[in-house]
Amino acid sequence: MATEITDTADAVIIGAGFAGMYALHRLRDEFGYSIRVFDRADDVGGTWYWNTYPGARCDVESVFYSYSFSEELEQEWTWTERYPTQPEILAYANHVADKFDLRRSITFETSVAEATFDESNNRWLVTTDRGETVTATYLITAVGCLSEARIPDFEGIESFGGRILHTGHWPRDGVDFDGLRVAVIGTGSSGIQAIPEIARDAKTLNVFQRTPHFALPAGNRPLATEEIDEVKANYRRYRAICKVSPSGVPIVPPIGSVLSLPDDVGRAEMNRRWENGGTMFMTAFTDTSRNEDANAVLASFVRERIRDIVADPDTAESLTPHGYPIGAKRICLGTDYYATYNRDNVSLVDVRDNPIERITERGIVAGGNEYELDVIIFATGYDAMTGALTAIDIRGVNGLRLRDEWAAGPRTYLGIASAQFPNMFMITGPGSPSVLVNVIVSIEQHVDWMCDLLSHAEKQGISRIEADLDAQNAWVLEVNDVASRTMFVKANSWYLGANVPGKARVFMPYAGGIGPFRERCDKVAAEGYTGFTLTDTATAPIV
Ligand code: NA7
Repeated sequence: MATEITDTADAVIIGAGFAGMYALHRLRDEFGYSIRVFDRADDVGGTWYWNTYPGARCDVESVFYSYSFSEELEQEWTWTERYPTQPEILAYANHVADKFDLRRSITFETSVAEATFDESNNRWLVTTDRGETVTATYLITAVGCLSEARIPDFEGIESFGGRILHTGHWPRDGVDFDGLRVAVIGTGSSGIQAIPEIARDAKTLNVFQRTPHFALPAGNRPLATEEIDEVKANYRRYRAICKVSPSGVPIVPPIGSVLSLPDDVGRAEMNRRWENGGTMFMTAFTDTSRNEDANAVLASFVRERIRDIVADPDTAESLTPHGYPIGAKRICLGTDYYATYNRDNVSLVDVRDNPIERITERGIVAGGNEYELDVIIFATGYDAMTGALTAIDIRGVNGLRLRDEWAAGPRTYLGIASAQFPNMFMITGPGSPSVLVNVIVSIEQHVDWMCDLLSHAEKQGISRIEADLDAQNAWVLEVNDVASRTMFVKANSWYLGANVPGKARVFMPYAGGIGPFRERCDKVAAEGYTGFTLTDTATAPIV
């Protein structure tokens, strides 16, 4: 029986977070395309819709973690804190949706289940879990890099008599921890933000830590009116810096090589940046991201701070990261994180050598002890970068399935396209710099570049845009090569897929920075979209 088509569009966009909203705005309001957007949530915001756990906050400064495409938007929105809270970011997303009237093109509480490329007409056939079937010229995935939450497969989890939560799927009406015995499993960014907040309310808090992460003080604070005014007056200059900088934010320049500077000068600089808070601690010196001896100086400084802050020496030792360079796992920003372990109601359970054995009706068993609990919070992260894409049954030419093609690791060209999946574009896909930089800058770059390509295609009468296998193979090699020259490959992290049992160990993001990535993409465009085969409506390749 032929599939009944319920709608026809120029493009289907999956996801209504920051990437999907911007793609929708540009393609609908500038290009005049008919667009259908689907999102499983009941409103906009993507990651920031779901991550409502206590303490959730962005680790990019608010004034830069915002869209640059509308000067009016920049001027009318006022951030209140140095690092924005989740509610404030979500309010911003809602403001953008209202201002640009985005919701009328978005179908909420609807997941895309399948997307199949039809070679007979070069269109995608997209099916939702609510029975809609839409055909579209383009399929644009804006599914987020950290949106497929992961709960490890602990034995007995279904028998737990209390409540189970994941930081990435927090109840929208909040959770009252008053008088409860709570466990947090996981000490990555989410755990480090949530632990101090939950400790304040819970009767007891047991933190189950497998690997200590380096947590720097966020140095969060309210923004002064003068600071806001200064940024607003100079937004164009700041945005220009963000676009070409490696990390998508203006950096405080390094003062030199830590190995060449006198010890007291290096130490004073680390102290200054530690006190100021934020990730600029990581850019104090020129050599710490490449040279292991230099990196060790930075790491030792943080280890000393942990020992200074945490009163119990055994707990301090357990919290101290060893065995991998600082920055190899994502740097976490916290507020009172280490000091929280000085509270009487907080205990660290080190499960590095004695992993969690099972979950029982009463609680968690680890190291031969049973911890009795009312709530278990999984801050155990995500099937990052690929999980949300491979969860959808995406089929390209000859019915090839994306999840099969990527079984040994994701394969993309510039993180935006994948060979044999024509007319499909990934915003912040694997192979893009997105998760290593200010993601909003990355999103705008991807969407703008894709829009230029679609505009070119329209002018040339091109109906099929496909990444070449050779160009893709070369890009995959380059992504690996760039990563191999950094510290990133020296730790087990979600960047490498190491947090998901059975997932291919491949470094997924492009570690060369957003500035160089932009240059590279612009060169590809200037040379007539090298590495893509563009086919006109009469199916003759143009390039
Ligand atoms: P992360 O950074 O992936 O952290 C997950 C944490 O959960 C991490 O400490 C893991 O330890 C721990 N984990 C995962 N599985 C287990 C098991 N089986 N047992 C014990 N501990 C476990 O996720 P987040 O949500 O904190 O942050 C994700 C990103 O969101 C973050 O980087 C920011 O970009 C925002 P491990 O280190 O793997 O030993």
